[in-house]
Amino acid sequence: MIPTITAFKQSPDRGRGLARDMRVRWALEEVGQPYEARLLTFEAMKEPAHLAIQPFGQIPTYEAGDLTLFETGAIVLHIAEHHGKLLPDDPKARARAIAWMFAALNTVEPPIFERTMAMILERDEAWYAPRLQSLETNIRKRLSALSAHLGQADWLDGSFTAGDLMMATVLLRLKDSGLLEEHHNLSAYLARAEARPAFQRAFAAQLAVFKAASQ
Ligand code: GTB
Repeated sequence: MIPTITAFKQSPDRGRGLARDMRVRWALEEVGQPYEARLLTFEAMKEPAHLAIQPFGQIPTYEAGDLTLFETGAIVLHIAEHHGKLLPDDPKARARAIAWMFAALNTVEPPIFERTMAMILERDEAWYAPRLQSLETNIRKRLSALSAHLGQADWLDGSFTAGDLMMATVLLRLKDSGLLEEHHNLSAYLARAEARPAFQRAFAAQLAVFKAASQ
């Protein structure tokens, strides 16, 4: 059975892979699962048909047979568990990998996403400069801790897991911000993740959607 995900018909990130369908596409590519994408306009995302599967009117969603899921953390976890990949077999290592997924989503992503939103929505406000500075201070705290944990390792806890997949998609948003570059090991970590063939295929797929919509 081929799962179907939803994604932006025209992503505001202009194909930079920053929309959250990217992490679901990447997980599906990592486990070797072909999939289809149903592309939605912003209007369609708020219509009853989509709200029935994503109560907040967002993308992405995941449908496979009679299972419908929303929230990328739940979707990626399900893909990993269903395919028996992206998570270690050892129960403790598995629990730690899941902890890294939560850390990416709950601890590292919020200040990074807030910065993105401020840059889009608050750029013309008088208090934009101090606000940005304060948001970047928060991000720096997270990056310093993450960098200290990673050290010279390739991945966060042993081999590549869904925790790394999630963390890399979160860090992707800081590319070219200058913030990631303050930690050489984090820049190298992201580059290592982006070099994975599965990442490349997922990136190309979302970029193709953007290019098709721009024609
Ligand atoms: N917690 C949910 C999850 O992990 O699945 C969050 C899903 C989410 O934020 N989806 C966004 C969405 O549907 C798209 S990815 N937003 C529409 C809405 O809420 O009405 C986030 C995103 C937003 C903006 C850009 N951008 O401007 O480049 C990129 C990505």
